[in-house]
Amino acid sequence: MISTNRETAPQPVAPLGAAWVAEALRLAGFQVRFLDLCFERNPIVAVEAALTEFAPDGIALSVRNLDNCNLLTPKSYLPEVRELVRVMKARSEARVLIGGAGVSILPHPVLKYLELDYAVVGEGERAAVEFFSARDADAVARVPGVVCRRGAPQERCVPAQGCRDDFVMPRLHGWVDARMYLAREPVLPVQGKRGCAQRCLYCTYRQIEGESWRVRDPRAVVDEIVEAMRQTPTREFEFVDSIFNEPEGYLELLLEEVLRRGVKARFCASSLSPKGLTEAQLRLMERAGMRSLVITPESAAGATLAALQKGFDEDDVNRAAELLGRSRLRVLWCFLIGGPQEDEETLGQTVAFLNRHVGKKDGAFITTGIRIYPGTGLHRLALGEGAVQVDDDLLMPSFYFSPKLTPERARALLDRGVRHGRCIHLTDTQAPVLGALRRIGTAIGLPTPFWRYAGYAKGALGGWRRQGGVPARRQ
Ligand code: B12
Ligand code: SF4
Repeated sequence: MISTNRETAPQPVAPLGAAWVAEALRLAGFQVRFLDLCFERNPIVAVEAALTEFAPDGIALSVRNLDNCNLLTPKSYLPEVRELVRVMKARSEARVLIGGAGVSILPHPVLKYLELDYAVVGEGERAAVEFFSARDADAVARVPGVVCRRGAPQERCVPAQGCRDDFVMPRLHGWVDARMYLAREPVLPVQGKRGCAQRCLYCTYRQIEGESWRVRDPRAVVDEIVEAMRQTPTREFEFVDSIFNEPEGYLELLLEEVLRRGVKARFCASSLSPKGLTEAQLRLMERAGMRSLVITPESAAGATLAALQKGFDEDDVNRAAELLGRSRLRVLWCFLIGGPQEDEETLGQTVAFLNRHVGKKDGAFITTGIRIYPGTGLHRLALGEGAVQVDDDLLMPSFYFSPKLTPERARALLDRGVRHGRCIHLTDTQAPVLGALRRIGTAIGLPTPFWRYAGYAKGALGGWRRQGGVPARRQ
């Protein structure tokens, strides 16, 4: 198993999905070696050495990210993956399978670009085992979820069979050197459920994780946390579920289990919906050790929320803000600027929200423009508006930005309108200096989440920008 992700912004992320698939292969009787390229000085040399030493019969390649989703400084990670693939093919005859979130979104274009034959759409645990157990090319191509380069590109990809009540333990710490990640931020990822039953206009998560919620047994999730605390120095975990507070009732079961077992850990969640949030849930989160939340309303304006098909309105967003404002939890509010229907008025509503609700303990994360993915409602809208061409396979990043505004004007309105320094723009997170600041912060034991220090880091970022750190926007 080779985890190809080397991105370190906004933070290096431990390859939980690749570890999960590796563990499923191990449990199925395969002898598995895991190569995590994240911190390798020279990934080509690392791959060559691993192939020489281990001489695998099969290579599973995990590709998490296609690109950085940044309209202002777009970067595709695929050219570096293609270099690795060329080296692999020159050195090994092994059967190769690729998978991961990025692959699941655009399987055919990724296969074509990388000149590989087989990819998995969706979850890899079952599909990888069946793929590497299959006798010949015919059997390989029939594995549910496997997409072949030579198959018709327009055919609808059927995602791999998802885990239901048969989730194995990912045992992340058994596959990756957790200390390398913990030295940059003392938090490890954990996933309590997969899937999403919502239908937001731009979203790809259902393609990656499935269209319905599938929850793990809370006892197994807590077992995983307890085991990670035994095996690593980490005491903090981030729930990477697509939406932490859905489906209804699950977060209660999970956090009650944390309390029942007396687990002394800190928690955060990478995505919370404003919809249906209750005071009782926030109290429970506080009692169970939750310290911070990332909440993803994407806009505070009703017209934009409706156009994005978020399934909640501005009243839900304001109500959630009132509740969170009264809690001890630190909250990072995420906004996508420039969605459909965005104009100066809707942006003004978001600016007013940022001033009213992003308090001293909180922050806001601003992404300008929305990455367009095939098969989404946003793609259809962009085609209709002529923002993308029919023959664009969208492998290289393309973005939607409302025709009623420009990114430059939006930035000017935000800079002028927001009266505090707690907004972090996506491009800011790419400043190389942040890597060093993270390591120092971890070494001296600064309390997490690190985004809370964004205001202090602004000086360093200013220097980076003045040195030309932010490249000009692609035309
Ligand atoms: C949580 C999350 C984050 C958190 C991570 C926190 C943490 N501590 O890990 C934060 C906010 C930091 C983050 C940042 C980024 N993220 Co993010 N993130 C996610 C999210 C919601 C979940 C990822 C996750 O951990 N899933 C759980 C694991 C278990 O699942 P998995 O990795 O997908 O693995 C499964 C399958 O993919 C498959 N699989 C994986 N590997 C392999 C290999 C083989 C061979 C096979 C067969 C199968 C297989 O099987 C696994 C188990 O079922 C996804 C969206 C999603 N729903 O997937 C986006 C997502 C992965 N992120 C994305 C992006 C772009 C980014 C950023 C680049 C954004 C930015 N510019 O800052 C950064 C990159 C960070 C980095 N260093 O890599 C994109 C990637 C697609 C793309 N356009 O490139 C996604 C898909 C969101 C989107 N826009 O659609 N992210
Ligand atoms: S944006 Fe969030 S809520 Fe909407 S479909 Fe995607 S994962 Fe589900």
